[in-house]
Amino acid sequence: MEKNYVVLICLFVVSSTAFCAQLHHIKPVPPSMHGRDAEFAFIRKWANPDIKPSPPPKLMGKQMGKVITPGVQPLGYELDGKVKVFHLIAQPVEKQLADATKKPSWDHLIPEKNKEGYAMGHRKIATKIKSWGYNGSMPGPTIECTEGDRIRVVVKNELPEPTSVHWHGILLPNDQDGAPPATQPPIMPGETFSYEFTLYQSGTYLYHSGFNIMKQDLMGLTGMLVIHPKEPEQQIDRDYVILLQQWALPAGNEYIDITTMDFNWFTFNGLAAPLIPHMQVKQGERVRIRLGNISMNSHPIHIHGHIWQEVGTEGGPIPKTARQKGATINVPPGTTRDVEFVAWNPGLWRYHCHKIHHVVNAHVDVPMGLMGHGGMFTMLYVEPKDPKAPWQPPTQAEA
Ligand SMILES: [Cu+2]
Repeated sequence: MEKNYVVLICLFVVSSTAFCAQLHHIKPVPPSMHGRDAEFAFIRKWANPDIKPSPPPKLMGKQMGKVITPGVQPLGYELDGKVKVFHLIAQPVEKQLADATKKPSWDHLIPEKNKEGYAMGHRKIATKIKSWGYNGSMPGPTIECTEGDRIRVVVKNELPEPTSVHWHGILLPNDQDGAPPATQPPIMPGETFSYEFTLYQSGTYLYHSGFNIMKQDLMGLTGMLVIHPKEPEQQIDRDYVILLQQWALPAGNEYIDITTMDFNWFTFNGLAAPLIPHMQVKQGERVRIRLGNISMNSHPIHIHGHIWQEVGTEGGPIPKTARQKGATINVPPGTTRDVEFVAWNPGLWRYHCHKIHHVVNAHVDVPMGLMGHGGMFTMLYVEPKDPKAPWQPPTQAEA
């Protein structure tokens, strides 16, 4: 009887070690670790020392489309026949969320006399975090295609744990949805998996991790996917992309706390003000801003000096007759919102989340004192056609 137990225990140890090695795929766990701790130790790691992160793929940063994602690089593609091939490498990324030692990009647009007594800049904090991203970028690069395209996205996993990529809002075959184990096995560390599908829709979409989501999405494994319509309804002069994320960072700690709802950092495209580059357009240009929200809260994004129209969601374009006007657009979790307007009003206009706690950087300035803007805050600069012209209200076509 006792002998049977010993055999059973041996079998269990052998099979669980094999399971562990399969998950781990790289190296057996140290003999000093036991049980659940040993099995899942790798999951707690930020980086696996056995995987040397690859440099970004050669088409990282190549602009082959027309959208601008302030602070984030585009991703180029190569053609394999008619298939557009993109490369994403999931890997650890050290990311500078904020740097109040730097002046904001719009600083030179503010008259010197206005700066007296203004508290932009906070304490001289510089916050670098240990995040996860794609191709050395957090968030991942913006992928841009056109309705009707067939795309292949080759995903390599250089994280210390399995992963997958989910194509959020895309109409595709089940086995391309990136939702293991229902649709595929997870992509193990060191392994590569190719997604391939045809785009039957247009609009603004997200991609994000589909494995260990609560951790991996909050670690930064996400990006935007823009699909232009075959026949655009209207010429857009400036087409911007902004991804909304939030972070829980214990003071002085570079590791993200994924277990709490107490978010204290809020970012546009992986940057907190005053590091978020401003948007610059010419008076009279037609502007589109595409917002995507991968965070757990909604973000009501507000613009000054203009009224926009909500023209699209993660369901694609909104029919003209159903579009709503506003100066604030709420972007709930897991959605995208496209807004369009004519930049008729010259000047430097605030553009920010209207949850006031989302325009601070961890409340690092004096409580109840002066707080410079941080978090989800940047500017829209509308370059005047004629700086000397008197201010005019909008024409009917512009408003
Ligand atoms: Cu917000």
